[in-house]
Amino acid sequence: MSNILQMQIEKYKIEEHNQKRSADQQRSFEYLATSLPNVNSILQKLQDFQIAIPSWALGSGGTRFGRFSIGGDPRSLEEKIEDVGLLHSLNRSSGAISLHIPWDIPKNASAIKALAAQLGLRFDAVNSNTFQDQPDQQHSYKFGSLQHTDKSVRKQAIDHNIEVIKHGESLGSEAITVWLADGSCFPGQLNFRKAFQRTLESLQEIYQFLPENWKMFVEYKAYEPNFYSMTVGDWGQSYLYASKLGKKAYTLVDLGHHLPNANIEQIVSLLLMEGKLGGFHFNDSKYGDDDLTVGSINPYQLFLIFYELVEGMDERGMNHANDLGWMIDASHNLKDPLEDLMQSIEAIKIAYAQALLVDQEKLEDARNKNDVTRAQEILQEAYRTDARPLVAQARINVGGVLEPIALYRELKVREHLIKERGQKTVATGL
Ligand code: RM4
Ligand code: MN
Ligand code: MN
Repeated sequence: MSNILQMQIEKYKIEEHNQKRSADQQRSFEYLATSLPNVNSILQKLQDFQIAIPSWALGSGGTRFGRFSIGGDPRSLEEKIEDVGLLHSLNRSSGAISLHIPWDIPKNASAIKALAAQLGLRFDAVNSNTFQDQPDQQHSYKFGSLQHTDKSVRKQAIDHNIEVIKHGESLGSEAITVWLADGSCFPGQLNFRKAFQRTLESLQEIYQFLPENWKMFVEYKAYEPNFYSMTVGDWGQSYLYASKLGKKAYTLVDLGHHLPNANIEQIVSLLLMEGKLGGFHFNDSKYGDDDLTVGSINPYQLFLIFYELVEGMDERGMNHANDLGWMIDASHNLKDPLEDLMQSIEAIKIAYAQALLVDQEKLEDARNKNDVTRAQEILQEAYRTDARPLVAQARINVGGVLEPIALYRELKVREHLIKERGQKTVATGL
């Protein structure tokens, strides 16, 4: 067993850390709890809510201009899983991992599954990759994959997706996320309708292969790498594919994949209404698909999205923790990726907690009376509540750490990882 695994088990370090801070925590938690009639049910929901970590975001991220290694990047899928296990042992909220194939092909599925289980992790959606050419690949995806004019290219991309499903099955995943870079860069390049039809037919072939209990997430993106049209460019197009495919197909919303100022919360609300929202990729952005830390740019938007999620899921009697796929899709090139992920998880939990604080009945009443001021007040009262003691309480209730980043630094985890793995390692991924 590697040192890093041993470190995760050292419960006394967590207890020692929490002990030192427990008086402060208790005071702020109790202050908040006295005004909340349903505090136990909120805590339970927060405890149950797990967010999957993307296997492609555990190393130092790069941009197309360069990469600045932080050192200690995971060199294998096993090491990535150890990193997620470490995160989970600190925050008790990242009990899942989402794999990108072929960046992270499980060579020995049962050993990988056992390692994950040992760390309390399950496998969320597996992701296919037909946006890059692999060295051993026969046909190029330069002009698209599932949309390609050449049937043999489409077949290669379909076969890849089927491979991905098989890998996912061997690990206990129950969903595949298909994100396509397909589209066009110049007017005239593509017959939009034919590109849509070809893509739909290709997706139908993959869909036929889905195991009974699986879902297919169709992820949209407004632009990049294609800059004139994307064949799955927005939620309308994704919804069209998902509806035509059948009941196991859903739309996946990635927060960074919209045109500027899009009302994402409204999109979420309507997709939920139609039973077609499948999953989420969390990140934050200022301009485009910036993949920044969740909550770092626009935490109010994140809260408004969570409010729609909570209200819409309650309306349909859905289970918050299990009925949608919750995943992070962020990576950047400045911070320690593990610290960054801890910040993202915390931001997600805070927004979720605040959304749970909204008095839905009062809000509905204000809406019915067209009391706009009161409606806004009700939402903002929840948003302006410091929900951190609630999130922290939920975390320590299940054995997590009061201040995960502080303990991570105290234990010198990054230094330890550099010693074990080396300074110049590169993780597969973005
Ligand atoms: C895309 C999209 C996909 C992710 C790739 C790496 O922009 O967000 O979800 O798999 O990047
Ligand atoms: Mn994404
Ligand atoms: Mn993206």
